[in-house]
Amino acid sequence: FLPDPKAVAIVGCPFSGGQPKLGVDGGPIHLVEAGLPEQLAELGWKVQFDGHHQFEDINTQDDPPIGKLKNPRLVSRVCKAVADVVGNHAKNGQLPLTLGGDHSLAMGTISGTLQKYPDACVIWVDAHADLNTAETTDSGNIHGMPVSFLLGLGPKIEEFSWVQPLLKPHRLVYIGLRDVDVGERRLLRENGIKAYSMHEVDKYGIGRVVEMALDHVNPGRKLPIHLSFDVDALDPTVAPSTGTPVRGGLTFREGHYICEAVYETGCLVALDIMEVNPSLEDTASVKQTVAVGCSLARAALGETLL
Ligand code: HAR
Ligand code: MN
Ligand code: MN
Ligand code: MN
Repeated sequence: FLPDPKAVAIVGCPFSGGQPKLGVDGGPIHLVEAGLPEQLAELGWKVQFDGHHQFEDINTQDDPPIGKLKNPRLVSRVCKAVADVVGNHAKNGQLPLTLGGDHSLAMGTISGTLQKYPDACVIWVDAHADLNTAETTDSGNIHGMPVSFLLGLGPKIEEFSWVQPLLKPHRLVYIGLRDVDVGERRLLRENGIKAYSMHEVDKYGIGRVVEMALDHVNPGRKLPIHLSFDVDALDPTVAPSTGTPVRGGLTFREGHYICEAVYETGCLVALDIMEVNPSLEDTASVKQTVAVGCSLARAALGETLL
């Protein structure tokens, strides 16, 4: 499924409306300024980057909560715009690489991928399951909820009716989980969603975990893969500048191994690098986190394949 010739479209999404901390909108700007487009070109990719998406025509002056959900209209409309951008790049034969921004954006990116590849599977790498529904969420932050919308779980909300629940539970797999809410645990169980937490990474090693995860969502490696990578999956010593760090995460190599192994399948059709927040922690931490974000993207696009 990898585009031939290798063509990547960088979709910069400076967006923070899915969570309360300022600064995560700076993530894509820093990743691009660190040279990511040039780095991918060096790997032999034809890179299209037409500037960051400003979502300027999305006007939500008045955006009171819907139930517990915060900034619902803003998040919904930005994600819808992102879905169309990502969907169009995919239909053009490009691999969309979305730079966040908070992880609510994946409601858009995965919807876009599913427009072109309805049978795509999703590998969600994260400390969190981002599976809360309008009923189970405590925080009301939509970056903790995108997966439930994609699966069609929870109460229907008119504002989000554009999200087609095209993702099937057996086409989704998690790696890296270690901060999962009670309601999310129930949803994982009830829907039979496969999740490899840090416990399994310790027990089996990352090589086996990725192999088992791929066997689950993509037996025979015949389906397109959307890889959605939240940098907080990595240990905070590796990626400190992120809004909700959780200790006990993936090492630098474990994170990169996932990206490399997914690239090796030849099935990658879309990639998200999310939740880099360059306004958190000191300058050295920011530099490190941005560099890791770039290097994860390069690994997923074939850098370490000799
Ligand atoms: N589960 C919590 C909530 O719903 C926190 C999850 C959000 N953090 C993230 N997402 N960065 O991966 O609010
Ligand atoms: Mn574009
Ligand atoms: Mn996330
Ligand atoms: Mn997370």
